[in-house]
Amino acid sequence: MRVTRELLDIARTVATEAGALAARRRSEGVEVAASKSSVVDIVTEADRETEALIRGMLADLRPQDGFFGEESGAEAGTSGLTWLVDPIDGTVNFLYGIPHYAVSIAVVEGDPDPLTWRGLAGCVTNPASGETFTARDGGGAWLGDSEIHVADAVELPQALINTGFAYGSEMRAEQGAVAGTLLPRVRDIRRLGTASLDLCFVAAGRTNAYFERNLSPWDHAAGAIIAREAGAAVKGRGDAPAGRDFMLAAHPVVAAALEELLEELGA
Ligand code: LIP
Repeated sequence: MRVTRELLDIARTVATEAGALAARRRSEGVEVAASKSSVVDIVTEADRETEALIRGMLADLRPQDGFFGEESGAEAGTSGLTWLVDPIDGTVNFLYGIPHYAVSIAVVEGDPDPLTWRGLAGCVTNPASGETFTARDGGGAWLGDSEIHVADAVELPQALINTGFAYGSEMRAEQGAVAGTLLPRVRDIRRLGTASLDLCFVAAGRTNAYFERNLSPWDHAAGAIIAREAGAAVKGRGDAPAGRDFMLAAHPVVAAALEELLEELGA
């Protein structure tokens, strides 16, 4: 569809410019500007500046669309489309200079609720690695100019699993306990710190599955479209869509086996 091609071009253009700004700020040195839900849930001035750049560009290019960003909140539009923005996903990696963070921009149809929206186009770009993942509805998933697909199905003992942990200490303890009981049942676990890239790594076949609880809509909106278009099942528990309660992305066969195991482990 021409519309989603145009929307993806906008997402890619804006994310690329925002990524260049984030990389410049990283090279100049980064400091914590404030903490949010906990002392380890931090925001930097670069997060705020990058989101302001993205919000301004989208307002110029798509004035009738809604916006929902991690740092500056939501504003409804009149078009039925909303842009979901995480200006710097993997903020702690960014703060420490770990080259694994991303600008994540998605556009969805319907309310900005992951339980009901339809993802139309998404772009996740890591300025440090130069990798840009993209997808549009029905257009496949891409890393640069190369189409990507989820890895072939494997048995769980041969599965490499991505996961992540919330910022609240009580939920982190629960999540850590699940990870500890999961570890001997799979090939290995990777905690890379950037949900949008975790989803893109499943899409590219770099890991076999990703799961996490308590993600915000902007964390997964773009990566979920990319993983879906790469052939992954992207889901919540049972028949529920992916959302804050639970997010799982994997080859459909792996997803079914992992969901059953995670339910057994109390994830
Ligand atoms: C982060 C996610 C990560 C998750 C962290 C946090 P942020 O997003 O990308 O996967 O485990 O708790 O939500 O805060 O860096 O934008």
